[in-house]
Amino acid sequence: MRGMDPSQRRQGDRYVVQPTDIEAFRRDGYVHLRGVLSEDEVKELEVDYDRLVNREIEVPGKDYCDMAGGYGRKPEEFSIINVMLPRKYHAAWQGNILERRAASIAEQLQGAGLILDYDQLLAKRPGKEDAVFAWHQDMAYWPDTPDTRTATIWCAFDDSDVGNGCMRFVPGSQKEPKLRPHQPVGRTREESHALGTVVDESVDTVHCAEIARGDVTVHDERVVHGSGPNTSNRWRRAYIIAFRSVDTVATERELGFTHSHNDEKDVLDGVGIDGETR
Ligand SMILES: O=C(O)CCC(=O)C(=O)O
Repeated sequence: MRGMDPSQRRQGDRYVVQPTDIEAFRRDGYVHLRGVLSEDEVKELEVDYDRLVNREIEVPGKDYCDMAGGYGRKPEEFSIINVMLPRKYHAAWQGNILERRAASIAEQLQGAGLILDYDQLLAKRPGKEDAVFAWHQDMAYWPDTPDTRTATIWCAFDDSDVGNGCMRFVPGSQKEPKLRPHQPVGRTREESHALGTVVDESVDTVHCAEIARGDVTVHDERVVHGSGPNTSNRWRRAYIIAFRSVDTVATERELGFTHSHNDEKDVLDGVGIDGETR
């Protein structure tokens, strides 16, 4: 199947993941898959994507926020517009083509028994030096559960490169025995949701994941990743869908954790600060 064209890999709701992709995902903690959505499929979804980002579809409270921090900024000044849980606020998206293909990718990479845990839009405005997504491991944000398998599908709605702030990964970091220590990026988690950890580029290898519109990267729950500023005159829009195990999602919900930034339990005691605990 080596060299299979993306149009052949899209088979209805399924996207064919090849053995070399599975190897890369296990080795690096992430993998780049080309052409998961066709141009026509992106075009159809981006109409509502832009309505969500422009607040023509209402997204309440902190589920519409600036992941760059930006205390006291007006929405039109946000550098990284973050829309949490778009499928909750725009039910017409439930079951859309990206959700269906992403589910098939998650199963091929991580095995059976995963369900959609949350979705998210992250849109970096053009010309924003501070549109930096701090280095982090996703597990630092989440409660600990016995089955941590995760496949986070990050779909580019614009060609994504170093100029507009593409994703960057520290390949292999998912194999480190403990989570790296994380600290709030702002003064408190309530003020800014983001957590950050340290990457030393003289020691850590960094891959810049330059990918085309309609491509995805898929990452797991422990790989260190983040993204740089948008110094270009282009947007960098991403549509993200994360799959986790049925049991993990049930445990999260029992704890009152839905990935909404409006949850009372959004910031869990002890989570994300102390790398020694896991
Ligand atoms: O879009 C970005 O720059 C960061 C996204 C991310 O960290 C994630 O999806 O886990």
